[in-house]
Amino acid sequence: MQRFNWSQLDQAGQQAALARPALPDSASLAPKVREIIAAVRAEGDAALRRFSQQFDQLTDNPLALSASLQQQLLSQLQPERKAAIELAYDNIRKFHAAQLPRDIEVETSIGVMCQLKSRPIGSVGLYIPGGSAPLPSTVLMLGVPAQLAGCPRAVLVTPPGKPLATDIAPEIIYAANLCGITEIYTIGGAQAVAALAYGTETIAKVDKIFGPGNRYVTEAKQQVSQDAKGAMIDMPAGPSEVLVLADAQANPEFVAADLLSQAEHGPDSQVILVSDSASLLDAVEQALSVQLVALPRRDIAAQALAHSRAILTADLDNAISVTNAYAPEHLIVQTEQAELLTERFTSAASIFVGAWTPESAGDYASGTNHVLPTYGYSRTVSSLSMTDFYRRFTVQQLSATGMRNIGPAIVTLAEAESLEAHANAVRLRLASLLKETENV
Ligand code: HSO
Ligand code: ZN
Repeated sequence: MQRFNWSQLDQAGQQAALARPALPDSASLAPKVREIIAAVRAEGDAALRRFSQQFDQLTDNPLALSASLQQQLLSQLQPERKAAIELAYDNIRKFHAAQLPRDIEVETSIGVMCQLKSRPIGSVGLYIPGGSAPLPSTVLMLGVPAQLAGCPRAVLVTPPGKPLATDIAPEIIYAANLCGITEIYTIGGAQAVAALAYGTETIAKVDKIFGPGNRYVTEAKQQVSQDAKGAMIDMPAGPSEVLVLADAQANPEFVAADLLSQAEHGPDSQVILVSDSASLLDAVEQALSVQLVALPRRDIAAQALAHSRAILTADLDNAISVTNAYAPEHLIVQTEQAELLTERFTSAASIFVGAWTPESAGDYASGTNHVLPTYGYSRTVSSLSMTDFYRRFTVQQLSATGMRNIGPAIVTLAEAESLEAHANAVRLRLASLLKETENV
């Protein structure tokens, strides 16, 4: 880890210490992704099969994972994994069920009724990364809210297995089925996003695409979300990150383990340790080197650690300011009475409080969602929640009394904006009401 002493840095130095890695050059990536999307739009399934051949050397990708194959794969699933997925499912369900939106109705003036309603999005596409680590936990994070919201159609895409396209981890299928998802396609990358956004012969188009992915997936999601004929997306994304704030009483082994759990995600993961104690920083460095060598994914974790930072601050207040300036996706607080600090964090997407709360708890099984804004977006973007699976719309109705009550103000405002047609739409009605009363 690179070590910094915060109070000895000038402003530029402080900014550099908290800088995120530059995102991969979107200028060179964008045209490649645009080409893939155009091919899928023009040729549908044929393009998907061609990309499977080209990128994954698969000659026979059936695209759809049949019900019988799903059953066959499920028979390989170990019982303890099944039980763990069920425990996680139950907790995620409990936490998300408590977030169900309620419709509201307000009579703003007498005779003026305004309603806000939430209804599930019609069809959602869930992207589950494959590659070096298939993530059944992400299936639950996306599938549970889609199921609770009652989205009429939820489909899952995940990169094909090897050597067979249909070699999909049974954990992914089990988690999907628990969430009521049986429509599963073995495609990944930008081509999967294109198929979800525009549809092919086999895959019907969806309205909104959720889930994390590599830079091709992220770029494709950006592109399809900018096209009205494409699909909406959940949130912008960058590499995953954690900031651990620890004081002198923190357990350095716990802290090191938490840093490594983020580092093993990928070479571009961001790992930051902030502390007011130099001896804690030393002890964590020590623990890191011991724990790292024992990890199967030590090469990946070591690459992430190479650009990670340890920041020494003058005191705890200073450490909190540094944390707020960075706006981490995950914030782990390992200090005395950590719960007292929670309200002082202004920009973290998900906060893990105290010695017994590793990020892994939220990654898998506590119940909170692990799809979170990264790259500083947590200043304004929220963690994935039930609201992302609904569209909200308003309904209003004025009675004659309501028109009498607010009509004159509407006319005045329309005149102030010189919008005569707007004013007329109300004047005509007010005049007709006046006639009615005169006739009585
Ligand atoms: N830490 C990841 C989620 C994850 N971790 C899935 C393990 N599996 C992003 O929040
Ligand atoms: Zn994780």
